[in-house]
Amino acid sequence: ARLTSPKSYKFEFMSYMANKAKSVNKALEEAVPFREPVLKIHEAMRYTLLSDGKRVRPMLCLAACELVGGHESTAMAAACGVEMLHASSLILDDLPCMDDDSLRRGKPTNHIVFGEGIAILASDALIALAVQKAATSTLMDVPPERVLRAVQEMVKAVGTEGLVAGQAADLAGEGMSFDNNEVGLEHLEFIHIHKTAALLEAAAVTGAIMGGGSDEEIEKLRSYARCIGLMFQVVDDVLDVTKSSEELGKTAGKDLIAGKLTYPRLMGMEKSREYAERLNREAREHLQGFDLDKVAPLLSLADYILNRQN
Ligand code: GRG
Repeated sequence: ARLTSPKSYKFEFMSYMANKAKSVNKALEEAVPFREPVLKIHEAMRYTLLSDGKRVRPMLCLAACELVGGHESTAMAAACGVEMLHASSLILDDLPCMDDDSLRRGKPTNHIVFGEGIAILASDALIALAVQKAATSTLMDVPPERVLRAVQEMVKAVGTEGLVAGQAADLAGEGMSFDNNEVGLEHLEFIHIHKTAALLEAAAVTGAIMGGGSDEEIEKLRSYARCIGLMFQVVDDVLDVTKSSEELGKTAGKDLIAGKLTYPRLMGMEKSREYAERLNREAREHLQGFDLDKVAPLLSLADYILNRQN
């Protein structure tokens, strides 16, 4: 099959990503109020939302919309909404009661700069703003039924069928041992499907809904996004081992040293790499049937996630 061969398309992915990130950043910049007098809560929301992320989720949302025949502007509000949900989750994830991180995207984390109270409020406000923003898609002439369906997908990806479920499972697994099979592969996959894949799924699915995709197209994109979401984490775990063996004792290997459950720990490095490659092949298979030219950004995104070095 044509789409399963990595060399079957030629596409300038990095410039595609840069262009999409540029238009997303402009839309995000306009989405959060920032007027005199400057409110600390707005400053805190902007601090994380506008910091230097790769914008993978909004790009996925826009690419899915364009793949099913929609225009970039049709899904821009949803794409911004999904990035707001992502930013919200990053703020919470970094709190002392969660992962307790002081650096994110090369900068001090939100609670370090603004304090825990404002960080939590900024995270909450970003969820509310995400829904509000996505709802404005009707102004771009997207039919209200599509907007409603997309918003349902977005919020589902946050709650107990998405990010919250993943984080709760992660917290529940803390302190458990994987040496005596208290937690294993099933637990790890549950965490990643919910913590990472759910929002990537929502990004792809909302883009396809806004763009007017058929149910079949929407479900193919959901399955594709789930594969790349899991693959992201497998690759992340592999890179963590590579980095920590290069600079043992520095922060890169923190999770490994702390004994965190990872794919290399459960299945070894070689099998983890093979698993990531299998997920990439599966992701491509879900894109069968789409127009080869239009599907290039999503094929490249999967390759980019598989081959990234940091
Ligand atoms: C109520 C929103 C909400 C969340 C509650 C805290 C929490 C539950 C979930 C944490 C989810 C989380 C932070 C998962 C990790 C996701 C991940 C892969 C982050 C890194 O994504 P990249 O590489 O980051 O796309 P950039 O910085 O490029 O955006």
